[in-house]
Amino acid sequence: MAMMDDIEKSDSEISTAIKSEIKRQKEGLELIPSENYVSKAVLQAMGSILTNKYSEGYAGKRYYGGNRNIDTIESLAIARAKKAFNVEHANVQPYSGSPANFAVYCAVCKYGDVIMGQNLPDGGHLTHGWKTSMTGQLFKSVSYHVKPDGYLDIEEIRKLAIENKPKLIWVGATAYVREFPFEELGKIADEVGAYLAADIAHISGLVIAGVHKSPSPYAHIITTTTHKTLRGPRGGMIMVTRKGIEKDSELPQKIDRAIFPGLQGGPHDHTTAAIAVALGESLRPEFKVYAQQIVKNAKALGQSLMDNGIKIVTNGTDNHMVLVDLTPFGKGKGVLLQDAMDEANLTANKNTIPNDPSSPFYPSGLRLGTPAITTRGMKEEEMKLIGKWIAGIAKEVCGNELPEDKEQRNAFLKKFKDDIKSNQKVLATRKEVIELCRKFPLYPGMGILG
Ligand code: DSN
Repeated sequence: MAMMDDIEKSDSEISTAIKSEIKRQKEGLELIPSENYVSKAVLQAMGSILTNKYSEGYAGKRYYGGNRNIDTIESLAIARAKKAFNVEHANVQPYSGSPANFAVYCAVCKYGDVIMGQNLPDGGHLTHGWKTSMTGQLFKSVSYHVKPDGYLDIEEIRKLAIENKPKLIWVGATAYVREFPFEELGKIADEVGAYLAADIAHISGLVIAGVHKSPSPYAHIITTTTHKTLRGPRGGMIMVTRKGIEKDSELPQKIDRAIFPGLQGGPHDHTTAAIAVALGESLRPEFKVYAQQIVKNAKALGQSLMDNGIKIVTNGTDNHMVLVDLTPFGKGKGVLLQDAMDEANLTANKNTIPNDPSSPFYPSGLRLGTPAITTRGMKEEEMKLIGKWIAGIAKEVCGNELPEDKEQRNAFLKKFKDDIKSNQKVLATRKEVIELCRKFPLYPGMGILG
């Protein structure tokens, strides 16, 4: 697929940057749990002429002419989403996860209503009511937490819900390694008359494949991004369950109106087509095998880290993610490990851990995930190696103390980043990482991408 030919001729600056990103993706291990490599078919749908069209409205009810093909595409995406998640209604137009979540507030809440979500430093998402998000400013947000052992504190959630009578409760997170207790949260929401919205952005591929419990019987609303374990383009979806319609028969219309005309204009039709393609892929038997392997790999990666002396939150995982606890090295060490791993072509992100003694910008943990490396074909044997490499780098760099003073810390981190470029352990690891990547090529047979 000669997808770079014209960019090369017409825009050398962008073409050079894309080629450099292709090299980075090919020669590095993508360990950020929210990232993945889409199929060639998804890439082709994203790069199609569907980007030329405007389609405000919904299938059969558009504001502009010429939408007969877009109607077919959007209707297919909706039908596949309903089948994949076993839901009554799906809206596939949200531009991504944050607008999808905001639309849920617009559909079921009024300004100032009480809402509940998982505390951000405990793994929750910004849009579940964190103070720096508009969702924490326009609504009265009550956060719930995880216990010291890293599992959600169901008793606290029930107590807070009874005390505060929220209109909406979120379940779902960006850094939580255990199965979400959808059933228990569903009961709590029912007890206090709240809507339960399950944000399954991280685990939607696992839910479709049946390797994580589905929220469909317990939640009223389900939101997801489409580019994480689902392995589609960057986008979002909102779904209404049978339980949601039983609570409020107008919920599907409220959700649709919140997206358009409430929050968005024309949908991104090329993205809708790519979502339809990804959903089609997710309904095939091989996707189930893929999702099962994601979880096997995450368990193997966590075990390898522990075998090599590294602590992980809850001592394991039920999903695609491992949360490394670096507090045995001191506080705020996530940034050191992230930067050193970056130099070794191991891409991950620093992250808070439950009861983090440091701050979200200098957290004491690191988040790892297996969706992308599993797409590349890696299995438990490779996870063993990767865990050993990460542990080796952690031991090499996490002994450094981060200065408390802001200016001293900035100067220290600048020097650390320079020094790490010539660190022998990091350089030796990078060589091994590149060799491993060559054995698991990305997009073989795609010309410049192969
Ligand atoms: N940025 C996403 C993640 O990495 O989990 C959440 O929005």
